[in-house]
Amino acid sequence: MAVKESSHQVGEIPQVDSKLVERLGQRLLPWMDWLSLEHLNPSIYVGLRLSSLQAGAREAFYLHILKLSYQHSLLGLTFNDDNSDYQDKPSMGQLALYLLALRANCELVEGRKGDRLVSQLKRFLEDEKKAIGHNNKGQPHTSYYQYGLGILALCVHQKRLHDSVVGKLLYAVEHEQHLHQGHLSVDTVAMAGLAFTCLEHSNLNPNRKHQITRAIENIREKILKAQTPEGYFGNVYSTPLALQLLMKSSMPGVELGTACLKARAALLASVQDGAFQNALMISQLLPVLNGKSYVDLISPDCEAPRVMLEPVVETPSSPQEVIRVVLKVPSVSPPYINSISVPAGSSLEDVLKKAQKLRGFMYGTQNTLSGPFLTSVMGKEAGEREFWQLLRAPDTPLLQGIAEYTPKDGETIELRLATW
Ligand code: B12
Repeated sequence: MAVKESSHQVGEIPQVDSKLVERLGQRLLPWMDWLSLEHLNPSIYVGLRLSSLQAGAREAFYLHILKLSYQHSLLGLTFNDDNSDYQDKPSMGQLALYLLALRANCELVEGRKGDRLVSQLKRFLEDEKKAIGHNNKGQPHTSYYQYGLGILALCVHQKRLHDSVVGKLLYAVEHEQHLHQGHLSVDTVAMAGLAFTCLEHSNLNPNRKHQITRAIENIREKILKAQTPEGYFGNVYSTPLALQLLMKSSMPGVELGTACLKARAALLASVQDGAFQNALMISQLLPVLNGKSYVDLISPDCEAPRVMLEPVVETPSSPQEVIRVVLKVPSVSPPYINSISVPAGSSLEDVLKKAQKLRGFMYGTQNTLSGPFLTSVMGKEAGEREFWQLLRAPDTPLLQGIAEYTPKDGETIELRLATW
């Protein structure tokens, strides 16, 4: 059954300001340019195809390059010897997003090449299942978020997974302490919920049918409970995925409808305030603003009319005042603390660069689909299950990464080695 035909779409988001949506879409365009191709991001393609917008030939070209890059690196061929980005094998989650991108173009993985991609993703999931272990005491090497993404991707291609693979995610949702490391639970349970919703609609694991239905119910309750006074589910950036899930709920209720409306209003206000700068975040949001979710990839509508995006020319900003930001790293010895001057509007990354230039500070990053991820500070790499957490003093974790967060004058930013 096509999910989008369901008559009970309680949280469906009606009528959104089309100019606002267009401005969001325009932020994706630079990522599809030649110069950005080393940062290929299948999520951007998926988000665009499920939105009310299109990028015409750029979009087709982007998919073409995605295919070249992913198939070559996954099927063991080298695409371009000079470019190390293409030689890194995609992770489980990246492969899953690539499969979602193919489906967003109404393609089904098939043939010899397709079968190999599917087997690869199945192998990834089997390995993760082993890492979690018979007693469910272990952790996946990646995360339950990527585990859910993997199941979802195979499901929209109607590829069956062993009950025991699905069982691990069911167990994790039922015993939520496994998913409750830190602040990430809403994104993770929402992704699990999208995977289960797909499985429920496609009936790919009939033996687990009742457990799957119960898990969806359970996840919905968890997400509703996580609604903040402002209306977000979790935080502003987990709200798009949460809404993708709740919107497609087949169990409408007044409570759910009201909660979704409140979340939608909060989300739209934050979009207006410019909270959505990150391309990955925009790619998770655009489907919601078009009343779509990843589950719609079961039977995507590739003929739906979409508005053509026109690139905008950014006007360079005028010289600004200088602000001071205190940068603090207590978890190294000797601890680092320094006041750094940067132009107002600089990102945290600009602050780190400046601190490094002034000497006495060092950092390293790794490029990811969300942008540059801080991997080491003062030569200290985050170890297994550790990460360099970004905080505003005294103790508020930032909701954005180093490339997007813009510190205010007089603010103290702490980099803290934390576990997750
Ligand atoms: C799992 C996860 C983490 C794990 C990643 C470790 C791991 N091995 O999986 C941990 C706990 C370390 C983490 C840390 C952070 N995270 Co996080 N994370 C996620 C989550 C749930 C899934 C990411 C994923 O697997 N994607 C799928 C794979 C296929 O894509 P990928 O690019 O290969 O994945 C890598 C990156 O996403 C990277 N990563 C994870 N979080 C972040 C955040 C930023 C800003 C960057 C650049 C990279 C990054 O780790 C992934 C694994 O290698 C997302 C949820 C979401 N909606 O996307 C949030 C999410 C991306 N994280 C977020 C944030 C804010 C952070 C932190 C900045 C929090 C903080 N105050 O320190 C830090 C990053 C700090 C740094 N060092 O740069 C926000 C980003 C919002 C935004 N505006 O862009 C999200 C959306 C969660 C949320 N709702 O707030 N995160």
